[in-house]
Amino acid sequence: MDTKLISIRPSENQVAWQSLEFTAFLHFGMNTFTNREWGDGTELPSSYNPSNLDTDQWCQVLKNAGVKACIITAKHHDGFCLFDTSYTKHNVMQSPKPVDVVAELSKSCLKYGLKMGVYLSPWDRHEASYGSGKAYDDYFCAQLEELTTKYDTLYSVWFDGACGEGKNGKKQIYDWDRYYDVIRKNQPQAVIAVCGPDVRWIGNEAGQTRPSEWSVVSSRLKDAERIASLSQTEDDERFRLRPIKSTDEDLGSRAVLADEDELCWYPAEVDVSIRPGWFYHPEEDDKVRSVENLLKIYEKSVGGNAVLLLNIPPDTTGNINIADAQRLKELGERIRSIYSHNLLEGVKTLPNQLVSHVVLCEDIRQSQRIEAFRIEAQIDGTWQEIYRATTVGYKKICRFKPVCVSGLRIVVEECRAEPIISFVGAYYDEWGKV
Ligand code: FUL
Repeated sequence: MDTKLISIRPSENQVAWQSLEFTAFLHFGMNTFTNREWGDGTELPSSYNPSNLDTDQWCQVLKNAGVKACIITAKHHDGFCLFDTSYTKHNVMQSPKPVDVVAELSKSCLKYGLKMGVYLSPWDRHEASYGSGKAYDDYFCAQLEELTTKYDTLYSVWFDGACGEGKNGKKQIYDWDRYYDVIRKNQPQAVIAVCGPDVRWIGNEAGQTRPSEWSVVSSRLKDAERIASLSQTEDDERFRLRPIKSTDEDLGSRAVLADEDELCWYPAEVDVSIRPGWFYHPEEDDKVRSVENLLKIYEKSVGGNAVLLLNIPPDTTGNINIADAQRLKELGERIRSIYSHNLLEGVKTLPNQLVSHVVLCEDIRQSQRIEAFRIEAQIDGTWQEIYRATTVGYKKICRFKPVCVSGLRIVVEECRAEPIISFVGAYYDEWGKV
């Protein structure tokens, strides 16, 4: 038994966050109207002009898909604020139809029973104090104070490490601890993600999880994104010499953790866009991911010990485009059709039954224990291996070619201590292709 490893457990905030499973990112802002991905901060508030802003519609679409929470880009790198802030004129209240978008979304989320989070980009290409040190930290904290006090309860504050200033650009050394203090004081239930201590970036923006996704990792990993946020040029010493990176393939095996002094619970979040870009671009209307592709991402992330943060960017009308809305409706239907009927519920023995998915969950309050397991099925009277994998964690969705079985058994081959499995389900997806 590895008592050191299993003594690392999640906070209640992290447990609540993980149980949301499927969440949405809403990239909406100046870039939506300039048709760009990164604005440079010189854009005019008059350009921000949704013809028919409808945050209720956003929430309806998210609910249809089975999403439980959403994160809005309250300020992206261009510095334009989607909320009524007293600290810059570069905000929605100066736009042709003044409206506090964060407030609107907050009201809609309450109405539809969704949780809300905010993304506030530390890198700010508009604000003159950016790069000056304390003056910018004061500005950033003042805006955080607004976002954490003027709206409803937040479930997540998402700090992006991106910075495109390059070698000769402005350098702002962020006072992260000060930022965290504002959030802890005003929104103690919120997790702080990515450049934050509670939720780690999965390491790619393509919707991929590792075959072995660990929530117990080295505490040094918490520095990885913060160091990257200082400079993203490879020739920067600190960037190049980062001890551990969020992109490393093995973050949590026993071998990797053996020499670490301090470990922490730092679970993964998968951020990926439903379209090629993070912001809406009309030329990508025919590039919305297919239902099969989205389902695969869902199963690999939610069912791969991570939370899915699927980006769905509202368009220039201020609505989620019909192309995305339709896809998400179908995705929601597919997910419900597969997972609403657990074949093991209420049965003592399985009749001969087609099965295509097995779902396993560990009780993460007792840490993450399973390192390797296999699934065996009784087929025509004999037990045969039908699936094998490594970690389980919060949830593992095991998807395989449909088989007709009269029994199923889970064999844990390696574990850090006695496994504590909190759920087992079996399902059949009649439409599925493996
Ligand atoms: C990145 C940003 O640069 C992108 O624009 C987007 O917001 C993504 C989620 O994070 O770091």
